[in-house]
Amino acid sequence: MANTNGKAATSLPEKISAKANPEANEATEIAGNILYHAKYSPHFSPLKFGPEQALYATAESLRDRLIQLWNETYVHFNKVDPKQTYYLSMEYLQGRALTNAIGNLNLQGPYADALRKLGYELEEIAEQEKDAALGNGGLGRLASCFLDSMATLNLPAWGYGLRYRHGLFKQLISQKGQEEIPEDWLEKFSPWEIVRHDVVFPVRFFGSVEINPDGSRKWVGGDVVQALAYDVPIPGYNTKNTISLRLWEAKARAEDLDLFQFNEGEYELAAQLRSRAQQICTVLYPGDATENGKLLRLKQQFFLCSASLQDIISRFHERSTTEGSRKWSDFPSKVAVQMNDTHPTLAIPELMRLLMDENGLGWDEAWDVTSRTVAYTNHTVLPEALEKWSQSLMWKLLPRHMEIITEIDKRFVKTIRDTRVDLEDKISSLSILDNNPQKPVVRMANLCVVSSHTVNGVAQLHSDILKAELFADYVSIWPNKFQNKTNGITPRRWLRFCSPELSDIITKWLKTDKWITDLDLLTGLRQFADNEELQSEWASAKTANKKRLAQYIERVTGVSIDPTSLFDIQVKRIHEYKRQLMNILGVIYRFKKLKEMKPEERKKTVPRTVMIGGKAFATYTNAKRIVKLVNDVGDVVNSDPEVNEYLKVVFVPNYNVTVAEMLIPGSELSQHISTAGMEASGTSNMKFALNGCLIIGTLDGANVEIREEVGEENFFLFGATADQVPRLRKEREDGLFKPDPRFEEAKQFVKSGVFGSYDYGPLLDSLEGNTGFGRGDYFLVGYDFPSFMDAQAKVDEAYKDRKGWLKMSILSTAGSGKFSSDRTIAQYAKEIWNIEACPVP
Ligand code: NBG
Repeated sequence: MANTNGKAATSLPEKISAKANPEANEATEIAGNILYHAKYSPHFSPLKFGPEQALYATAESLRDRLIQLWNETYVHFNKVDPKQTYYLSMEYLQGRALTNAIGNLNLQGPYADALRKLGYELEEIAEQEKDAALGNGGLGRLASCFLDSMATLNLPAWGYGLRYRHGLFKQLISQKGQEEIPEDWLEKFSPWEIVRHDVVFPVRFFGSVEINPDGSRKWVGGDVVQALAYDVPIPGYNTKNTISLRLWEAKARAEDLDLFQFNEGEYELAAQLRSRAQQICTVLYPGDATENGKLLRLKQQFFLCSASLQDIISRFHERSTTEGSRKWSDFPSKVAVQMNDTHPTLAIPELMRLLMDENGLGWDEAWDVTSRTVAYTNHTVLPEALEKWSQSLMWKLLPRHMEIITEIDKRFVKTIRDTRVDLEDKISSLSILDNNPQKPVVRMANLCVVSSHTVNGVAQLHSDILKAELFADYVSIWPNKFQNKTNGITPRRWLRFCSPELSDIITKWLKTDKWITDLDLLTGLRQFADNEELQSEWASAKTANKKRLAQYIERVTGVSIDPTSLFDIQVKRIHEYKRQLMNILGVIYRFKKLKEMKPEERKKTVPRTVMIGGKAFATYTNAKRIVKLVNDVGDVVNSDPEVNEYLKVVFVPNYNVTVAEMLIPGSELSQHISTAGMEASGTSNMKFALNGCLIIGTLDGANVEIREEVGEENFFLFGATADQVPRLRKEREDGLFKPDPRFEEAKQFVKSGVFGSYDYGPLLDSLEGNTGFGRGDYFLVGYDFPSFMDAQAKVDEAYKDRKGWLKMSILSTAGSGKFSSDRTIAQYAKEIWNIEACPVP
């Protein structure tokens, strides 16, 4: 970090003058504008200009530009008044914003030069930024990729979410395994968000329903908190269009402080409402084992829905006043609301309530508007992830909404009774309310399906399963309601910016950089897959990325890895269905075999570095045991002098978007090995494939389509198929399963205590027995293990053929065009939202 005179730039450089210049394009002007922010929008002690100050000032200089584009975008949207999409999601995994904003605005060169003039490299400043981690995993990252594509495609759209003070926890790895500590992205402040003090809506909780003399109903009493808007700019790539991610924060008003009580010394009592308001946006996914935890989560969901819908309706109203009254029946031709999974389901009864109780519509009219406005994306078939809320909790927190939900259910059930006698015995599973006296609940997915005009799954196989199983009876009622929208990823963040080396090579060979917004052009690489020159350039880009990754791994884990070994990566949330356990058991078997070999035999093997990363939910014990096992195996293998030249095992701590941007470009093999039928789509599989990384995987989620696109000879397939799974589970129950000796050997090796004294019994027990809770190998690790090991052997063989491998790698990238989120979003826009591009001229 040396400036031009070789000194660290920790105080404001004097040679360049600080000058506000929001439209700066050229390095010196940009540098002046950065200094202007450092000096006149200060957040730190005067005149300090260390890397952190440089980050904030740089971000603010960019924000100037974004604000301008933003204003132009909204002036234009206002003028054209197109139909707009509102994407409601409890999660966004935005990661860092600096490199992305500079890249999307195409200001890479000038910004790098400007910072150099100020004594810094752009990369080291970018490194200072904390990830905005307002999500868990794939679902949240998908929402963020979607925003990038909406902006890039010039679509009139908004993202709505919550401004969690602490995003997803930070994962520390200690001798105990995973430990969680609060994440701190807002500890100082975020330079990207802009608070809109004029955009505030009241959101009520609890209270009761009042019936007016005319029969209309009104929700009154209870707690009222304020939702305040914070907007984050989302710049499109190579376009002026810049849209908003609007994040709500919960607040109390000044008058909610009870001054009398406060002066009596009752500080906590006096500020009760304030503290209850603050709880709402404190963390993403508060633990929900307790009643309080459940209540808080439900509050969060309602808070998002209510604030967003009030905002949407007020935008619709604004028009009415300027243009003379607009008809409510036009609402669905101006507004599309997309619910990202069931978390924002309360948007349905809240829209009904706002229309009926606040705006005087009758039931039929309100229902017509609502059901033509909302659409629902399902992201999982796992029963434990399908939300069901206790009816009593809902009556307590949202009494008016429960009335509405009950009415929706009643009318739905009546229609079925009247029109579909054949479904009579299905009514108990089709209805929204599950009135089982033991545990009466509201089934959120059912409410979504009944109320939405469109329901979609996120990969072809997943959508087929939804139609054939989970929602089969609904399909018989509404055959045209169900669609597939295979997920996608933004090629900007996940190739152009995270691997500039490979991107430049692609641009050179395709003779255009248009692939960045038209990813199908990558097929143009196929004709060069055998070309030695391309192969050697490809290899050198990969090697550079692998070296960078190796340095990172050494820095964060202390383990030194060999950049010439095969880099094999599995990164995702830790879950039994994702089968990190199968991966590590495979590694354990490999380790045992390497130990048994003579030195000359070992020399013939393909050296491998296996990296596994991901967070386990804090209360998911078996997932945490898996993390511990991977770490223990790593400790033993990496310090074994006989073997560690041929095998290294690394647990990559605190996996997040930024870590992914480092890992994916440096990967050669990645594992997507879920039990078939259980991973709805997966999206990191797409990122890896796009970066020329080969996949070892099952026929699950989007793997199926990736394999189709890249070619089956470029995909290491193994394992049972989704349609075989029920039979295999049954056979297991019947005691017909015969384990492969390799599988028994691997488990036995763990039990022998080679990897330390930690009790792996409970984890391994899940693979034993044929039935019983937490037993009987529900995820078919034992069944798939032999074919997994065979596929791994094919990987080793293939890797020995360097040219063959490079060809496969090129073909993998060449076949990834389909997985651009631009394609996905264009399909949503056309087939679900019915919106059109509205480019700022
Ligand atoms: C996840 C699925 C993934 C899928 C993402 C994005 C949930 C509920 N579902 O397979 O498990 O890729 O959604 O669609 O988080």
